[in-house]
Amino acid sequence: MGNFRFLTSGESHGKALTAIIEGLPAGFDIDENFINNELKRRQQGYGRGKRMEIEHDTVEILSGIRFGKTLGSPVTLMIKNKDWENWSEIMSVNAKDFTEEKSFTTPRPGHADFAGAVKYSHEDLRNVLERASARKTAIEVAVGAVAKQILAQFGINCHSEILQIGKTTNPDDFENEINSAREKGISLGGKFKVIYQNLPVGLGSYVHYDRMIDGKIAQMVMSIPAVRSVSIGDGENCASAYGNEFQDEIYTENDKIVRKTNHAGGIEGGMTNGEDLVVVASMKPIPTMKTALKTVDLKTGKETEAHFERSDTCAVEACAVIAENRIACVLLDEFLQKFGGDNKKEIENLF
Ligand code: EPS
Repeated sequence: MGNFRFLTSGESHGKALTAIIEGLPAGFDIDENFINNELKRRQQGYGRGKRMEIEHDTVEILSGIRFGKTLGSPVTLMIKNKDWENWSEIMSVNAKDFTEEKSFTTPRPGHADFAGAVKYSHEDLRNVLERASARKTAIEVAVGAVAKQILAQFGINCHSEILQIGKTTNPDDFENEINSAREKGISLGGKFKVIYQNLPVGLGSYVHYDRMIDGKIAQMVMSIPAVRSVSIGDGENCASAYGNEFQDEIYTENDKIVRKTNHAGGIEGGMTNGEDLVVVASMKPIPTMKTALKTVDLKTGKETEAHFERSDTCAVEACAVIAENRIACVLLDEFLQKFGGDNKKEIENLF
């Protein structure tokens, strides 16, 4: 990322999740309640597990905002993990608290456990699980909720829709589908769509592969845990369409350029084209399941069953909220590259 950057830290059952955001211009209104509402949206959705009954994610703003406005200095955000109290020994920072019996060594197929343990040479797979966990998406949503608020001050807004849960595309069947998976002790994936409206023409660029906004959005959405495919507009169906079916022809209406279709999902040549940005993504079923999967115990080398850890049955609704907020980060970064200034007034003059 360029002008707008952030780093997060924190383990799933550690004390807290934190983020430092750099590159926010001064003078933008930031409402803590908006961030908290986005955090709440991420926690909701049918199919979440018991952890969500423990956590009531709320943000603490530690720097960079005064009297509801950005100062231009780094913004630090923190979400405390309420569940940490129950994990303070297992997650202790002190060497004296280590006991081998608390380790787990049976990697869950589909999770980061195996590759992470080999890569970082961890014997206790919890050392991988804790950061690989989708718990960290809470703080990412908080960051995105800051970006979203700045975009909204230029009329740019967004929403998302669930398109599929497991094998059903009928919203009336979503809950039944999740109930039946839960009863079987297995998990479910799904598909969702994020739509951003009122984007200016020309965010991103065609001049280099690494400036194309579709590539940047794909990276941001693809790297949400469990997301396995990302497409823009009707990208999933583009292979079988004829050229004259897929392209969005250009017309004029009251001296304005208009399109009658939006198969391109608002991006042509790696740039926003003024139409709605449409991003579709599919999430695989969560790898943590009560119904055990086969694995190998890395300590004994023997075949056994995978570790089970309290988990969600289906987190597709949460994933859509995460994607909305992650995309906001890409859009704000591009927005600031195009209309950048050190403060809101300068940016308004350029917009
Ligand atoms: C969580 C997402 C999931 C939950 C986690 C909280 O992460 P993971 O990728 O590890 O499955 O399981 O909760 C727990 C680890 C727990 O103790 O229940 C989230 O979105 O906050």
